[in-house]
Amino acid sequence: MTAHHQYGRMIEAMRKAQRILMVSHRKPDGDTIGATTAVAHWCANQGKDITLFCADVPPHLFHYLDQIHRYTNDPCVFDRAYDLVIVFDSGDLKYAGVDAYIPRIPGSYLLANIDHHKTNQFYGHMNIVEFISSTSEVIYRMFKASSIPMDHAIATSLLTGICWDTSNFSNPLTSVDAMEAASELTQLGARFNDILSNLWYNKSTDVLKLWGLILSRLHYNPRYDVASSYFLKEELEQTSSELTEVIVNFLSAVVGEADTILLLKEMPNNVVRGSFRGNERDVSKIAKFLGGGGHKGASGFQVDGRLEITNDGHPRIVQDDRTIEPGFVTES
Ligand SMILES: [Mn+2]
Repeated sequence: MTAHHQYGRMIEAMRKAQRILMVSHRKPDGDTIGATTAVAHWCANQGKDITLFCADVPPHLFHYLDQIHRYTNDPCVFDRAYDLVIVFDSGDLKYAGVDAYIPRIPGSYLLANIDHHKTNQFYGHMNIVEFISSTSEVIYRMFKASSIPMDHAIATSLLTGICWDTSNFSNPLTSVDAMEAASELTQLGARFNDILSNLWYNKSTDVLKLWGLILSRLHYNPRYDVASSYFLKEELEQTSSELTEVIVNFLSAVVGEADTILLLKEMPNNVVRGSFRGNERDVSKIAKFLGGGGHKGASGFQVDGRLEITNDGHPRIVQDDRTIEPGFVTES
């Protein structure tokens, strides 16, 4: 059964359910939050008893979204019974950050998986997985196909997700369909100016200085067609994961000579995280090679090690028995 045929079943399941648990993935981004809050808004208006869970507290920048105040990160919510559990924007339950919690839910319930990742494991009783711009676009299609009216709050949530995952209609996930959805959501009253000012502008001077630091460290390696930059451990306290995502998206959009962007982050406890953005190259393969995952155009990984900066200024990952160069990408 294609995802399209599942729309009706999903809407029916939401109409029938009284108690609904909605899960946004850990380290939440604009898409998982946009999709979740859109569905939460509709369900709340239907008089449902809804609970929104995210293992990490959603960043303040999403404060303009309706329903955002409902999120809890208290795992106790998994000790309650539900008729329906919906996981948004997650290829599997581990990525969602709830693999250990889901088995705690008492009684029987329907598990729904709504996502757009190619790596999706189809872990739900119901799986609506479409390889399009964003999970928010999946929700948009489902609501539209089922004639669910989308008010300005739902439209703002869904447009937030589409803007986030397409980096404001600039990365390879951008499609005619995504732009048409965005156009219709704008006509429905989506507050595009709020999205622009909260997600892309409105930076504090401290944050902008960090951007300056990252820009000053940009290193282009023509051999591998990779531009890289990095955060060191001691600078991390000033940053947040959503900030580094915004920076890597920005670099991907503006750096002219490189196909691939790599932003490395030295974490505490001998861990290095990396975020890739690619244009032609399939960066999900490189991330997979390093134990991570993601999309063709955007991926990430985490490995043991620390960062070492070479004399010519480029970062590499030093592990006990090997060194990983940003150029390793062509070897995968
Ligand atoms: Mn997404």
